[in-house]
Amino acid sequence: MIKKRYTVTAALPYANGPIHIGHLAGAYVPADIFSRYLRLCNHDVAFICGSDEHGAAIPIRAKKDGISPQEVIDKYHLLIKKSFSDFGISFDNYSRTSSKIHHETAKEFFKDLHSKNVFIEKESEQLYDEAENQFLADRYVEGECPKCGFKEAYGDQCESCGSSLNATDLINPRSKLSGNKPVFKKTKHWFLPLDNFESFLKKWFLKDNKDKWKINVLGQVKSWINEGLKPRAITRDLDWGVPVPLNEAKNKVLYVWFDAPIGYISSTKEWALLTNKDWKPYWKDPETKLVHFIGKDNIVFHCIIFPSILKASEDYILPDNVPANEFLNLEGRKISTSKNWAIWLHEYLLDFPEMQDILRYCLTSNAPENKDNDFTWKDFQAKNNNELVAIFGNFINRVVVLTHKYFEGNSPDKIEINDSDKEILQEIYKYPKLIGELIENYKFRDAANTLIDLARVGNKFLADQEPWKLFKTGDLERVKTIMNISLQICAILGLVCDPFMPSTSKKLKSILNLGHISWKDISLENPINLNRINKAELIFRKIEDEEIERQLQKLNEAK
Ligand code: B3M
Ligand code: ZN
Repeated sequence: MIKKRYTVTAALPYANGPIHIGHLAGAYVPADIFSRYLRLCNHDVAFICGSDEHGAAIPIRAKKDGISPQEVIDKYHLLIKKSFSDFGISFDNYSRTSSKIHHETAKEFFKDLHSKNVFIEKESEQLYDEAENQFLADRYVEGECPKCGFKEAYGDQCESCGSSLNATDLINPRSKLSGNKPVFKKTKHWFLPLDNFESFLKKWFLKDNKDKWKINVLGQVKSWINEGLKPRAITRDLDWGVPVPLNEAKNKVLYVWFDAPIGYISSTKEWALLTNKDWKPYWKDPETKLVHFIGKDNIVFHCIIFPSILKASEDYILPDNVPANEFLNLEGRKISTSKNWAIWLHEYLLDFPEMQDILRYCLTSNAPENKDNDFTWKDFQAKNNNELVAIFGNFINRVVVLTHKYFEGNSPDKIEINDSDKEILQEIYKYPKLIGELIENYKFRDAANTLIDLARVGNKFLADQEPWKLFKTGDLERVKTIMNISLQICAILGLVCDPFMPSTSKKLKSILNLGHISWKDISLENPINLNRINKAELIFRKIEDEEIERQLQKLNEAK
Protein backbone atom coordinates (compact mmCIF):
# COMPACT_ATOMS: atom_id res chain seq x y z
CA MET A 1 0.00 0.00 0.00
CA ILE A 2 1.25 3.47 -0.82
CA LYS A 3 1.42 5.78 2.14
CA LYS A 4 -0.14 9.14 1.37
CA ARG A 5 -0.12 12.44 3.19
CA TYR A 6 -3.40 14.06 4.18
CA THR A 7 -4.16 17.42 5.71
CA VAL A 8 -7.68 17.18 7.10
CA THR A 9 -9.32 20.29 8.49
CA ALA A 10 -12.62 20.83 10.26
CA ALA A 11 -14.21 24.30 10.38
CA LEU A 12 -12.87 26.41 13.22
CA PRO A 13 -15.83 26.93 15.56
CA TYR A 14 -16.47 30.45 16.82
CA ALA A 15 -15.48 30.62 20.46
CA ASN A 16 -18.70 32.41 21.34
CA GLY A 17 -20.75 29.52 22.64
CA PRO A 18 -20.71 25.80 23.32
CA ILE A 19 -20.87 23.12 20.64
CA HIS A 20 -24.16 21.45 19.74
CA ILE A 21 -25.12 18.34 17.79
CA GLY A 22 -25.52 20.32 14.56
CA HIS A 23 -21.83 21.27 14.65
CA LEU A 24 -20.87 17.68 15.41
CA ALA A 25 -22.94 16.21 12.57
CA GLY A 26 -21.95 18.89 10.08
CA ALA A 27 -18.20 18.75 10.28
CA TYR A 28 -16.49 17.18 13.25
CA VAL A 29 -17.80 13.62 13.29
CA PRO A 30 -17.30 13.06 9.53
CA ALA A 31 -13.84 14.66 9.69
CA ASP A 32 -12.95 12.43 12.62
CA ILE A 33 -14.22 9.26 10.91
CA PHE A 34 -12.19 10.16 7.86
CA SER A 35 -9.01 10.87 9.86
CA ARG A 36 -9.27 7.80 12.04
CA TYR A 37 -9.84 5.64 8.99
CA LEU A 38 -6.80 7.09 7.21
CA ARG A 39 -4.64 6.46 10.27
CA LEU A 40 -5.88 2.86 10.43
CA CYS A 41 -4.71 2.55 6.82
CA ASN A 42 -1.29 3.80 7.99
CA HIS A 43 -1.45 7.06 6.05
CA ASP A 44 0.25 10.20 7.28
CA VAL A 45 -2.52 12.43 8.64
CA ALA A 46 -2.59 15.91 10.13
CA PHE A 47 -6.10 16.50 11.49
CA ILE A 48 -6.25 20.20 12.20
CA CYS A 49 -8.67 22.53 13.94
CA GLY A 50 -8.86 25.34 16.49
CA SER A 51 -11.15 28.02 17.85
CA ASP A 52 -12.11 30.96 15.66
CA GLU A 53 -11.74 33.84 18.08
CA HIS A 54 -12.21 36.83 15.85
CA GLY A 55 -15.13 38.36 14.04
CA ALA A 56 -18.16 40.18 15.31
CA ALA A 57 -19.52 37.06 16.95
CA ILE A 58 -17.10 37.47 19.86
CA PRO A 59 -17.55 41.13 20.91
CA ILE A 60 -21.31 40.83 20.42
CA ARG A 61 -21.40 37.89 22.80
CA ALA A 62 -19.15 39.78 25.25
CA LYS A 63 -21.49 42.74 25.23
CA LYS A 64 -24.48 40.51 25.87
CA ASP A 65 -22.80 38.68 28.75
CA GLY A 66 -21.24 41.81 30.23
CA ILE A 67 -17.71 40.44 30.01
CA SER A 68 -14.69 41.22 27.84
CA PRO A 69 -14.09 39.56 24.47
CA GLN A 70 -10.97 37.96 25.95
CA GLU A 71 -13.06 36.40 28.70
CA VAL A 72 -15.51 35.10 26.12
CA ILE A 73 -12.87 33.33 24.06
CA ASP A 74 -11.03 31.94 27.07
CA LYS A 75 -14.22 30.47 28.44
CA TYR A 76 -15.53 28.93 25.25
CA HIS A 77 -12.20 27.83 23.84
CA LEU A 78 -11.75 25.54 26.83
CA LEU A 79 -15.34 24.34 26.84
CA ILE A 80 -15.29 23.55 23.12
CA LYS A 81 -11.91 21.85 23.33
CA LYS A 82 -13.17 19.67 26.16
CA SER A 83 -16.37 18.72 24.31
CA PHE A 84 -14.33 17.64 21.30
CA SER A 85 -12.05 15.51 23.40
CA ASP A 86 -15.01 14.02 25.31
CA PHE A 87 -16.53 13.00 22.00
CA GLY A 88 -13.32 11.42 20.78
CA ILE A 89 -12.63 13.95 18.03
CA SER A 90 -9.02 13.06 17.44
CA PHE A 91 -7.46 16.34 16.29
CA ASP A 92 -3.73 16.24 15.96
CA ASN A 93 -3.82 19.88 16.95
CA TYR A 94 -6.51 22.15 18.33
CA SER A 95 -5.25 25.71 18.28
CA ARG A 96 -6.83 29.15 18.58
CA THR A 97 -6.70 32.17 16.33
CA SER A 98 -5.78 34.52 19.18
CA SER A 99 -2.40 32.77 19.37
CA LYS A 100 0.78 34.58 18.43
CA ILE A 101 1.66 32.08 15.74
CA HIS A 102 -1.70 32.70 14.08
CA HIS A 103 -1.48 36.48 14.20
CA GLU A 104 1.96 36.30 12.64
CA THR A 105 0.93 33.82 9.96
CA ALA A 106 -2.16 35.82 9.00
CA LYS A 107 -0.16 39.05 8.83
CA GLU A 108 2.49 37.39 6.67
CA PHE A 109 -0.19 36.23 4.25
CA PHE A 110 -1.60 39.71 4.02
CA LYS A 111 1.82 41.33 3.58
CA ASP A 112 2.85 38.82 0.94
CA LEU A 113 -0.30 39.36 -1.12
CA HIS A 114 -0.12 43.11 -0.60
CA SER A 115 3.44 43.16 -1.91
CA LYS A 116 2.34 41.14 -4.92
CA ASN A 117 -0.32 43.77 -5.62
CA VAL A 118 -3.09 41.24 -5.34
CA PHE A 119 -5.39 43.58 -3.39
CA ILE A 120 -7.12 46.76 -4.42
CA GLU A 121 -7.51 49.71 -2.06
CA LYS A 122 -10.80 51.54 -2.17
CA GLU A 123 -12.64 54.27 -0.33
CA SER A 124 -16.31 53.54 0.00
CA GLU A 125 -19.38 54.43 1.99
CA GLN A 126 -19.96 51.93 4.77
CA LEU A 127 -22.65 51.61 7.42
CA TYR A 128 -21.87 53.45 10.64
CA ASP A 129 -23.53 53.46 14.06
CA GLU A 130 -23.37 57.05 15.30
CA ALA A 131 -24.42 56.19 18.85
CA GLU A 132 -21.68 53.58 19.23
CA ASN A 133 -19.10 55.37 17.06
CA GLN A 134 -18.48 52.21 15.12
CA PHE A 135 -18.59 50.98 11.57
CA LEU A 136 -20.99 48.12 11.06
CA ALA A 137 -20.32 45.06 8.96
CA ASP A 138 -20.94 41.34 9.10
CA ARG A 139 -22.82 40.35 12.22
CA TYR A 140 -22.90 43.88 13.63
CA VAL A 141 -25.73 44.63 11.30
CA GLU A 142 -28.95 42.87 10.39
CA GLY A 143 -31.59 43.58 7.83
CA GLU A 144 -33.68 42.21 5.04
CA CYS A 145 -31.95 39.95 2.53
CA PRO A 146 -32.10 41.57 -0.93
CA LYS A 147 -32.21 38.11 -2.53
CA CYS A 148 -34.86 36.22 -0.57
CA GLY A 149 -36.45 38.79 1.73
CA PHE A 150 -35.45 37.00 4.95
CA LYS A 151 -35.77 39.59 7.72
CA GLU A 152 -32.77 38.66 9.85
CA ALA A 153 -29.96 38.44 7.32
CA TYR A 154 -26.47 39.33 8.57
CA GLY A 155 -24.27 41.97 7.01
CA ASP A 156 -22.13 39.30 5.34
CA GLN A 157 -24.50 36.46 4.71
CA CYS A 158 -28.11 35.43 4.65
CA GLU A 159 -28.54 32.24 6.60
CA SER A 160 -31.87 31.61 4.97
CA CYS A 161 -30.87 31.49 1.30
CA GLY A 162 -27.12 31.17 1.77
CA SER A 163 -26.30 34.27 -0.29
CA SER A 164 -23.18 36.13 0.57
CA LEU A 165 -23.89 39.80 1.12
CA ASN A 166 -22.24 43.12 1.70
CA ALA A 167 -23.62 45.04 4.66
CA THR A 168 -24.63 47.85 2.33
CA ASP A 169 -26.84 45.42 0.35
CA LEU A 170 -29.23 44.93 3.28
CA ILE A 171 -32.69 46.46 3.09
CA ASN A 172 -33.66 48.40 6.23
CA PRO A 173 -30.41 47.69 8.07
CA ARG A 174 -30.24 48.08 11.84
CA SER A 175 -27.29 48.07 14.18
CA LYS A 176 -26.94 45.01 16.40
CA LEU A 177 -25.22 47.24 18.94
CA SER A 178 -27.73 50.03 19.43
CA GLY A 179 -30.65 48.88 17.32
CA ASN A 180 -30.40 52.20 15.44
CA LYS A 181 -30.60 52.75 11.74
CA PRO A 182 -27.02 53.22 10.52
CA VAL A 183 -25.77 56.13 8.47
CA PHE A 184 -23.21 56.04 5.64
CA LYS A 185 -19.64 57.07 6.30
CA LYS A 186 -16.55 57.01 4.12
CA THR A 187 -13.70 54.65 4.94
CA LYS A 188 -10.80 52.98 3.16
CA HIS A 189 -10.46 49.21 2.83
CA TRP A 190 -8.43 46.53 1.10
CA PHE A 191 -10.34 44.24 -1.22
CA LEU A 192 -9.63 40.86 -2.70
CA PRO A 193 -10.76 41.25 -6.31
CA LEU A 194 -12.46 37.89 -6.72
CA ASP A 195 -13.35 38.84 -10.28
CA ASN A 196 -9.64 38.45 -11.13
CA PHE A 197 -9.83 34.83 -10.01
CA GLU A 198 -12.83 33.93 -12.10
CA SER A 199 -10.97 32.13 -14.87
CA PHE A 200 -8.83 30.25 -12.36
CA LEU A 201 -11.94 29.16 -10.42
CA LYS A 202 -13.79 28.19 -13.55
CA LYS A 203 -10.96 25.99 -14.68
CA TRP A 204 -9.95 24.50 -11.33
CA PHE A 205 -13.36 24.05 -9.77
CA LEU A 206 -15.88 23.86 -12.56
CA LYS A 207 -13.82 22.08 -15.19
CA ASP A 208 -10.75 20.12 -14.07
CA ASN A 209 -12.27 18.75 -10.87
CA LYS A 210 -15.98 19.00 -11.52
CA ASP A 211 -16.71 15.30 -10.98
CA LYS A 212 -15.09 15.26 -7.58
CA TRP A 213 -17.32 17.61 -5.64
CA LYS A 214 -20.51 16.73 -3.86
CA ILE A 215 -23.56 17.92 -5.78
CA ASN A 216 -24.59 20.41 -3.09
CA VAL A 217 -21.10 21.94 -3.13
CA LEU A 218 -20.83 22.12 -6.90
CA GLY A 219 -24.29 23.68 -7.14
CA GLN A 220 -23.50 26.51 -4.74
CA VAL A 221 -20.14 27.31 -6.30
CA LYS A 222 -21.56 27.27 -9.82
CA SER A 223 -24.28 29.71 -8.95
CA TRP A 224 -21.78 32.00 -7.21
CA ILE A 225 -19.47 32.07 -10.16
CA ASN A 226 -22.30 32.46 -12.64
CA GLU A 227 -23.70 35.42 -10.74
CA GLY A 228 -20.39 37.19 -11.28
CA LEU A 229 -17.68 37.52 -8.65
CA LYS A 230 -17.07 40.91 -7.08
CA PRO A 231 -14.21 42.38 -5.04
CA ARG A 232 -14.61 41.54 -1.38
CA ALA A 233 -13.35 43.68 1.49
CA ILE A 234 -10.86 41.81 3.61
CA THR A 235 -10.29 44.50 6.23
CA ARG A 236 -12.63 46.00 8.82
CA ASP A 237 -12.81 49.08 11.04
CA LEU A 238 -12.79 47.25 14.36
CA ASP A 239 -10.57 46.83 17.36
CA TRP A 240 -11.04 43.06 17.72
CA GLY A 241 -9.07 40.89 15.33
CA VAL A 242 -5.66 40.62 13.67
CA PRO A 243 -4.36 44.18 13.09
CA VAL A 244 -3.79 45.01 9.43
CA PRO A 245 0.03 45.08 9.12
CA LEU A 246 0.28 48.43 7.34
CA ASN A 247 1.13 51.81 8.87
CA GLU A 248 -1.67 53.48 6.98
CA ALA A 249 -4.25 51.09 8.42
CA LYS A 250 -4.56 52.23 12.02
CA ASN A 251 -7.53 50.76 13.91
CA LYS A 252 -8.25 48.29 11.17
CA VAL A 253 -8.22 44.52 11.46
CA LEU A 254 -8.35 41.69 8.97
CA TYR A 255 -11.81 40.43 8.07
CA VAL A 256 -12.44 37.29 10.10
CA TRP A 257 -12.97 35.20 6.98
CA PHE A 258 -9.57 36.31 5.72
CA ASP A 259 -7.73 35.19 8.83
CA ALA A 260 -9.81 32.17 9.95
CA PRO A 261 -8.93 29.71 7.15
CA ILE A 262 -5.29 30.73 7.53
CA GLY A 263 -5.86 29.37 11.03
CA TYR A 264 -5.65 25.87 9.53
CA ILE A 265 -2.11 26.68 8.46
CA SER A 266 -1.05 28.29 11.72
CA SER A 267 -2.51 25.36 13.66
CA THR A 268 -0.48 23.01 11.46
CA LYS A 269 2.62 25.10 12.16
CA GLU A 270 1.95 24.93 15.89
CA TRP A 271 1.53 21.14 15.69
CA ALA A 272 4.76 20.79 13.72
CA LEU A 273 6.62 22.79 16.34
CA LEU A 274 5.22 20.62 19.12
CA THR A 275 6.00 17.35 17.37
CA ASN A 276 9.24 18.27 15.67
CA LYS A 277 7.88 18.00 12.18
CA ASP A 278 8.03 20.16 9.08
CA TRP A 279 4.66 21.80 8.39
CA LYS A 280 5.43 22.71 4.81
CA PRO A 281 4.74 19.40 3.04
CA TYR A 282 1.27 19.41 4.62
CA TRP A 283 0.46 22.61 2.74
CA LYS A 284 2.87 22.80 -0.14
CA ASP A 285 3.60 19.32 -1.44
CA PRO A 286 1.33 18.69 -4.46
CA GLU A 287 1.15 15.03 -3.40
CA THR A 288 -0.65 15.99 -0.18
CA LYS A 289 -4.41 15.74 -0.17
CA LEU A 290 -6.07 18.67 1.57
CA VAL A 291 -9.65 18.04 2.68
CA HIS A 292 -11.89 20.64 4.37
CA PHE A 293 -14.88 19.40 6.39
CA ILE A 294 -17.46 22.15 6.84
CA GLY A 295 -21.17 22.95 6.97
CA LYS A 296 -22.93 24.32 3.91
CA ASP A 297 -22.86 27.93 5.11
CA ASN A 298 -19.08 27.88 4.78
CA ILE A 299 -18.89 26.58 1.21
CA VAL A 300 -18.11 29.86 -0.52
CA PHE A 301 -15.27 30.66 1.86
CA HIS A 302 -13.61 27.26 1.33
CA CYS A 303 -14.29 26.83 -2.37
CA ILE A 304 -13.90 30.37 -3.68
CA ILE A 305 -12.27 32.84 -1.30
CA PHE A 306 -9.63 30.73 0.50
CA PRO A 307 -8.55 28.89 -2.68
CA SER A 308 -8.11 32.29 -4.35
CA ILE A 309 -5.92 33.39 -1.44
CA LEU A 310 -3.92 30.15 -1.62
CA LYS A 311 -3.58 30.47 -5.37
CA ALA A 312 -2.36 34.06 -5.08
CA SER A 313 0.16 32.97 -2.43
CA GLU A 314 1.56 30.75 -5.13
CA ASP A 315 3.19 27.71 -3.60
CA TYR A 316 0.23 26.37 -1.63
CA ILE A 317 -1.85 23.35 -2.58
CA LEU A 318 -5.59 23.63 -3.19
CA PRO A 319 -8.22 21.45 -1.51
CA ASP A 320 -8.65 18.01 -2.95
CA ASN A 321 -12.18 18.01 -1.64
CA VAL A 322 -14.64 20.00 0.45
CA PRO A 323 -17.28 17.49 1.54
CA ALA A 324 -19.69 20.03 3.03
CA ASN A 325 -22.79 18.80 4.80
CA GLU A 326 -26.21 20.35 4.80
CA PHE A 327 -27.90 21.31 8.08
CA LEU A 328 -29.23 19.16 10.86
CA ASN A 329 -32.54 20.26 12.32
CA LEU A 330 -33.78 19.28 15.75
CA GLU A 331 -37.29 17.90 16.21
CA GLY A 332 -38.43 19.61 13.02
CA ARG A 333 -36.98 23.03 13.78
CA LYS A 334 -33.79 24.80 12.83
CA ILE A 335 -31.18 24.51 15.58
CA SER A 336 -30.77 27.94 17.15
CA THR A 337 -28.38 29.08 19.83
CA SER A 338 -30.27 32.29 20.50
CA LYS A 339 -33.59 30.48 20.79
CA ASN A 340 -31.92 27.76 22.89
CA TRP A 341 -33.19 25.09 20.53
CA ALA A 342 -30.22 22.77 20.60
CA ILE A 343 -28.64 19.78 22.27
CA TRP A 344 -25.37 20.94 23.80
CA LEU A 345 -22.64 18.34 23.92
CA HIS A 346 -21.61 19.01 27.50
CA GLU A 347 -25.23 18.68 28.62
CA TYR A 348 -25.80 15.49 26.64
CA LEU A 349 -22.90 13.86 28.45
CA LEU A 350 -24.39 14.71 31.83
CA ASP A 351 -27.55 12.80 30.94
CA PHE A 352 -25.89 10.05 28.91
CA PRO A 353 -22.46 9.61 30.45
CA GLU A 354 -20.02 7.58 28.42
CA MET A 355 -22.50 7.36 25.58
CA GLN A 356 -20.62 9.62 23.18
CA ASP A 357 -20.32 6.81 20.63
CA ILE A 358 -24.09 6.42 20.51
CA LEU A 359 -24.52 10.04 19.50
CA ARG A 360 -21.65 9.77 17.00
CA TYR A 361 -23.32 6.75 15.47
CA CYS A 362 -26.79 8.30 15.32
CA LEU A 363 -25.50 11.52 13.82
CA THR A 364 -23.59 9.55 11.20
CA SER A 365 -26.25 7.09 10.17
CA ASN A 366 -28.64 10.02 9.83
CA ALA A 367 -26.11 12.57 8.59
CA PRO A 368 -27.35 15.56 6.55
CA GLU A 369 -25.05 14.59 3.70
CA ASN A 370 -27.18 15.52 0.74
CA LYS A 371 -30.11 17.37 2.24
CA ASP A 372 -31.09 18.92 5.55
CA ASN A 373 -32.03 16.25 8.02
CA ASP A 374 -33.87 16.01 11.29
CA PHE A 375 -32.60 14.72 14.62
CA THR A 376 -35.36 13.42 16.86
CA TRP A 377 -34.95 11.89 20.29
CA LYS A 378 -37.28 9.03 19.31
CA ASP A 379 -35.10 8.19 16.37
CA PHE A 380 -32.03 8.36 18.59
CA GLN A 381 -33.65 5.86 20.94
CA ALA A 382 -34.69 3.60 18.07
CA LYS A 383 -31.23 3.61 16.53
CA ASN A 384 -29.67 2.77 19.83
CA ASN A 385 -32.15 0.11 20.88
CA ASN A 386 -32.88 -1.51 17.52
CA GLU A 387 -29.49 -1.27 15.87
CA LEU A 388 -26.70 -0.93 18.39
CA VAL A 389 -28.23 -2.98 21.21
CA ALA A 390 -30.38 -5.50 19.33
CA ILE A 391 -28.10 -6.16 16.36
CA PHE A 392 -24.50 -5.16 17.08
CA GLY A 393 -24.33 -5.62 20.86
CA ASN A 394 -26.47 -8.72 20.84
CA PHE A 395 -24.25 -10.46 18.32
CA ILE A 396 -21.03 -9.67 20.19
CA ASN A 397 -22.54 -10.71 23.47
CA ARG A 398 -23.79 -14.03 22.18
CA VAL A 399 -20.46 -14.91 20.61
CA VAL A 400 -18.46 -13.95 23.69
CA VAL A 401 -20.78 -15.75 26.10
CA LEU A 402 -20.88 -18.92 23.98
CA THR A 403 -17.09 -18.95 23.56
CA HIS A 404 -16.75 -18.88 27.33
CA LYS A 405 -19.42 -21.47 27.80
CA TYR A 406 -18.07 -23.96 25.27
CA PHE A 407 -14.34 -23.29 25.30
CA GLU A 408 -13.60 -21.37 28.49
CA GLY A 409 -12.72 -18.31 26.47
CA ASN A 410 -10.26 -20.00 24.15
CA SER A 411 -10.83 -19.13 20.53
CA PRO A 412 -11.37 -22.41 18.71
CA ASP A 413 -9.73 -23.28 15.42
CA LYS A 414 -11.65 -23.86 12.24
CA ILE A 415 -11.88 -27.57 11.77
CA GLU A 416 -13.61 -28.21 8.51
CA ILE A 417 -14.89 -25.54 6.21
CA ASN A 418 -17.91 -26.33 4.10
CA ASP A 419 -19.12 -24.43 1.05
CA SER A 420 -21.43 -22.17 2.93
CA ASP A 421 -18.63 -21.32 5.40
CA LYS A 422 -16.46 -20.38 2.45
CA GLU A 423 -19.17 -18.09 1.20
CA ILE A 424 -19.63 -16.41 4.54
CA LEU A 425 -15.88 -15.93 5.00
CA GLN A 426 -15.65 -14.40 1.56
CA GLU A 427 -18.53 -12.12 2.37
CA ILE A 428 -17.31 -10.87 5.75
CA TYR A 429 -13.82 -10.08 4.55
CA LYS A 430 -15.30 -7.82 1.89
CA TYR A 431 -16.61 -5.45 4.54
CA PRO A 432 -13.42 -3.55 5.42
CA LYS A 433 -12.92 -2.72 1.74
CA LEU A 434 -16.57 -1.86 1.24
CA ILE A 435 -16.73 0.42 4.27
CA GLY A 436 -13.33 1.90 3.47
CA GLU A 437 -14.40 2.86 -0.03
CA LEU A 438 -17.55 4.50 1.28
CA ILE A 439 -15.48 6.54 3.75
CA GLU A 440 -13.01 7.52 1.05
CA ASN A 441 -15.96 8.77 -0.99
CA TYR A 442 -17.37 10.73 1.95
CA LYS A 443 -20.44 8.48 2.19
CA PHE A 444 -20.32 8.18 5.95
CA ARG A 445 -24.01 7.49 6.27
CA ASP A 446 -23.85 4.45 4.02
CA ALA A 447 -20.64 3.37 5.71
CA ALA A 448 -22.28 3.38 9.16
CA ASN A 449 -25.26 1.46 7.86
CA THR A 450 -22.97 -1.08 6.18
CA LEU A 451 -21.28 -1.60 9.52
CA ILE A 452 -24.59 -2.67 11.03
CA ASP A 453 -25.17 -4.92 8.02
CA LEU A 454 -22.05 -6.84 8.98
CA ALA A 455 -23.45 -7.41 12.47
CA ARG A 456 -26.67 -8.56 10.79
CA VAL A 457 -24.69 -11.09 8.77
CA GLY A 458 -23.24 -12.35 12.05
CA ASN A 459 -26.61 -12.70 13.72
CA LYS A 460 -28.03 -14.53 10.74
CA PHE A 461 -25.06 -16.87 10.65
CA LEU A 462 -25.55 -17.82 14.30
CA ALA A 463 -29.30 -18.20 13.87
CA ASP A 464 -28.85 -20.43 10.80
CA GLN A 465 -26.09 -22.56 12.31
CA GLU A 466 -27.59 -22.94 15.79
CA PRO A 467 -24.34 -23.98 17.53
CA TRP A 468 -26.27 -24.48 20.80
CA LYS A 469 -28.11 -27.41 19.23
CA LEU A 470 -24.93 -28.96 17.84
CA PHE A 471 -23.25 -28.55 21.23
CA LYS A 472 -26.06 -30.55 22.80
CA THR A 473 -25.81 -33.30 20.23
CA GLY A 474 -22.06 -33.43 20.78
CA ASP A 475 -20.86 -32.18 17.38
CA LEU A 476 -18.03 -30.23 18.96
CA GLU A 477 -15.94 -30.03 15.80
CA ARG A 478 -18.67 -28.18 13.95
CA VAL A 479 -19.29 -25.90 16.94
CA LYS A 480 -15.61 -24.93 16.86
CA THR A 481 -15.77 -23.91 13.23
CA ILE A 482 -18.96 -21.91 13.75
CA MET A 483 -17.54 -20.09 16.76
CA ASN A 484 -14.28 -19.42 14.99
CA ILE A 485 -16.09 -17.76 12.11
CA SER A 486 -18.33 -15.84 14.51
CA LEU A 487 -15.29 -14.56 16.39
CA GLN A 488 -13.75 -13.43 13.13
CA ILE A 489 -16.91 -11.43 12.43
CA CYS A 490 -16.60 -9.87 15.90
CA ALA A 491 -12.99 -9.00 15.20
CA ILE A 492 -13.79 -7.38 11.85
CA LEU A 493 -16.55 -5.43 13.58
CA GLY A 494 -14.03 -4.32 16.20
CA LEU A 495 -11.83 -2.96 13.45
CA VAL A 496 -14.41 -1.34 11.19
CA CYS A 497 -16.38 0.32 13.98
CA ASP A 498 -13.26 2.16 15.16
CA PRO A 499 -13.64 5.33 13.05
CA PHE A 500 -17.33 5.65 13.93
CA MET A 501 -17.32 4.52 17.56
CA PRO A 502 -13.76 4.66 18.86
CA SER A 503 -14.52 3.87 22.52
CA THR A 504 -16.69 0.92 21.54
CA SER A 505 -13.95 -0.38 19.28
CA LYS A 506 -11.46 -0.09 22.11
CA LYS A 507 -13.74 -2.06 24.42
CA LEU A 508 -14.43 -4.66 21.80
CA LYS A 509 -10.78 -5.09 20.95
CA SER A 510 -9.99 -5.50 24.61
CA ILE A 511 -12.71 -8.15 25.07
CA LEU A 512 -11.36 -9.98 22.03
CA ASN A 513 -7.79 -9.39 23.11
CA LEU A 514 -6.82 -7.89 19.76
CA GLY A 515 -3.85 -5.63 19.16
CA HIS A 516 -3.47 -3.06 16.43
CA ILE A 517 -4.94 -4.16 13.12
CA SER A 518 -4.19 -2.31 9.96
CA TRP A 519 -7.31 -1.78 7.86
CA LYS A 520 -5.77 -2.61 4.51
CA ASP A 521 -3.81 -5.62 5.71
CA ILE A 522 -6.63 -7.94 6.61
CA SER A 523 -8.25 -10.10 3.98
CA LEU A 524 -9.54 -13.60 3.43
CA GLU A 525 -5.95 -14.63 2.68
CA ASN A 526 -4.62 -12.79 5.71
CA PRO A 527 -7.36 -13.23 8.33
CA ILE A 528 -7.34 -11.76 11.81
CA ASN A 529 -5.46 -13.81 14.40
CA LEU A 530 -7.77 -14.76 17.20
CA ASN A 531 -6.62 -14.92 20.80
CA ARG A 532 -8.03 -16.13 24.07
CA ILE A 533 -10.86 -13.74 24.82
CA ASN A 534 -11.83 -11.87 27.97
CA LYS A 535 -15.16 -11.87 29.77
CA ALA A 536 -18.21 -10.23 28.20
CA GLU A 537 -18.76 -6.57 29.05
CA LEU A 538 -21.78 -4.46 28.35
CA ILE A 539 -20.98 -2.39 25.26
CA PHE A 540 -24.39 -0.86 24.61
CA ARG A 541 -27.36 -0.35 26.88
CA LYS A 542 -31.02 0.09 26.15
CA ILE A 543 -32.45 3.61 26.38
CA GLU A 544 -35.78 3.71 28.18
CA ASP A 545 -38.85 5.71 27.14
CA GLU A 546 -38.62 7.85 30.28
CA GLU A 547 -35.14 9.03 29.35
CA ILE A 548 -36.43 10.22 26.00
CA GLU A 549 -39.48 11.85 27.55
CA ARG A 550 -37.20 13.75 29.89
CA GLN A 551 -35.10 15.06 27.01
CA LEU A 552 -38.16 16.20 25.09
CA GLN A 553 -39.44 17.95 28.16
CA LYS A 554 -36.11 19.63 28.74
CA LEU A 555 -36.01 20.87 25.18
CA ASN A 556 -39.50 22.31 25.39
CA GLU A 557 -38.83 23.98 28.72
CA ALA A 558 -35.69 25.64 27.47
CA LYS A 559 -37.23 27.42 24.53
N1 B3M B 1 -15.91 30.23 12.34
C1 B3M B 1 -17.74 28.86 11.80
C2 B3M B 1 -19.07 29.13 11.35
O1 B3M B 1 -19.31 29.73 10.33
C3 B3M B 1 -16.63 29.67 11.24
C4 B3M B 1 -15.78 28.74 10.43
C5 B3M B 1 -14.41 29.19 10.12
S1 B3M B 1 -13.57 27.98 9.22
C6 B3M B 1 -12.15 28.68 8.71
O2 B3M B 1 -19.93 28.66 12.07
ZN1 ZN C 1 -31.55 35.42 1.68
